[in-house]
Amino acid sequence: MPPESSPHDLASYWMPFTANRQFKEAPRLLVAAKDMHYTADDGRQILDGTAGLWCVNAGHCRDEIIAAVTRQMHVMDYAPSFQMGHPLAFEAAARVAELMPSGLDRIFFTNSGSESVDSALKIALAYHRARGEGQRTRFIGRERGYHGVGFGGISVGGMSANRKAFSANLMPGTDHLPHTLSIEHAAFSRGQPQWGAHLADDLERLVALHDASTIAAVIVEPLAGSAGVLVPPAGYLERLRELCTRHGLLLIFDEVITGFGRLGAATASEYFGVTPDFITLAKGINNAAIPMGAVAVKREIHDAVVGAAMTGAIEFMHGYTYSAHPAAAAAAIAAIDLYRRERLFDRARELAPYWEQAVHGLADAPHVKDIRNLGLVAGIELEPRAGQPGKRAYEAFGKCFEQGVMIRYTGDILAFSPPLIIQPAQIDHIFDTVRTVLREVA
Ligand code: PXG
Repeated sequence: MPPESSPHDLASYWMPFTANRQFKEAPRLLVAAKDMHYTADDGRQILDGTAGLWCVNAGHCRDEIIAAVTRQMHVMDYAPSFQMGHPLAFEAAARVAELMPSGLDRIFFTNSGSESVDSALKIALAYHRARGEGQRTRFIGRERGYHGVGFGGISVGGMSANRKAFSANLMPGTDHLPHTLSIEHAAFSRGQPQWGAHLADDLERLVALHDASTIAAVIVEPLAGSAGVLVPPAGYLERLRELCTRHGLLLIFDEVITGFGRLGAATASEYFGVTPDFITLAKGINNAAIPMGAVAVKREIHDAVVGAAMTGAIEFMHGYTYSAHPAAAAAAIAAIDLYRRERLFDRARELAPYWEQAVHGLADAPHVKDIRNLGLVAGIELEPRAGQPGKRAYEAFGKCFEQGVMIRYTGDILAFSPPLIIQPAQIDHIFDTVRTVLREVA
């Protein structure tokens, strides 16, 4: 084998969302995982403070999921989902539907969060068209929103770094609500900030500007993860729901991160008691064992789209080769069983106060500007180093990894979202390590 293609050569793989050259100078390679830990290629155990990328909610390499996937791969590796089906697809949909808020019981499968978002946007358009309101084509997202990397997702998304290189190619007809983070008004809030519900009223301004009759849907993350843990102000989501209903706009909650227990309930919608019209899902849907996402859709919306087509006609011209892939569906059923059997969503809720106390214990650590938390999610915002935005957080992330703890960073914000099986002593270990590291970074 020529040296270029040896398994240890790092050149061929163009890594996603990664500083490729920097990484390949000093690679961080993971070779195994079990429960709360990764194993690095030098044999070190790394405590997983992020559940992979907010997705391995039941912990790594769970036997029940491995067994279900293995069994399915022996029985039937793949089956088309266009004009045919297989039993596990229907079973997985029913199981996901059981966990959704009442009424959102029609499930469209995808393979990722990005695809779930683009699918939800298309279903929203199809719904309005089915009802004779095809002029409702505009989408409202939110600043600092992350909805994946499809052209739809970056258009409604509000992460400028993800948009700027594609600015001429974004979907026309999108606008954005203001984000809800205010360190000035709500620094070190524990749980939901009391300040900021009024920011939802900006939707009235956008409705006045564009006219409700041109707007299809509003999409937000109930709790924004990727942009650095933005917890919704008390009353904000309720207000958004009220305004969407008043103006006939569909409301999409992007729960790719918050779905499947992250906040201590099956969904953030359930946690906050606010029911949207769509919920986009991925990640925890099957404990990230096999790529899978889904859109949970209100039954009336499904019925309107399906009912508008002639019998025998394909009602919705959208889908993926791997929609409801048998192995992914098997993993979803097994993961949902595991969540239920181990009461992991309750466990997240029960651990949340300990988690909150532990992360806020870092309020006096060096460089800390704000701390935010909800459920088993936390963000620590650092003062940026002068002239070097993001550098301090990147260094903290690197040092934590060296010291055996995996965390995430975005800009100058450290983010934490451990598997829901975490033990209190492991929570202490994560934040003790972060405290040590914050003393070490300049
Ligand atoms: N919506 C939301 C709310 C997400 O958080 C996506 C959509 C896209 O999902 P896919 O499966 O297409 O990647 C996401 C993904 C991070 C991080 O470190 C977050 C995500 C992905 C990678 C890293 O915050 N969220």
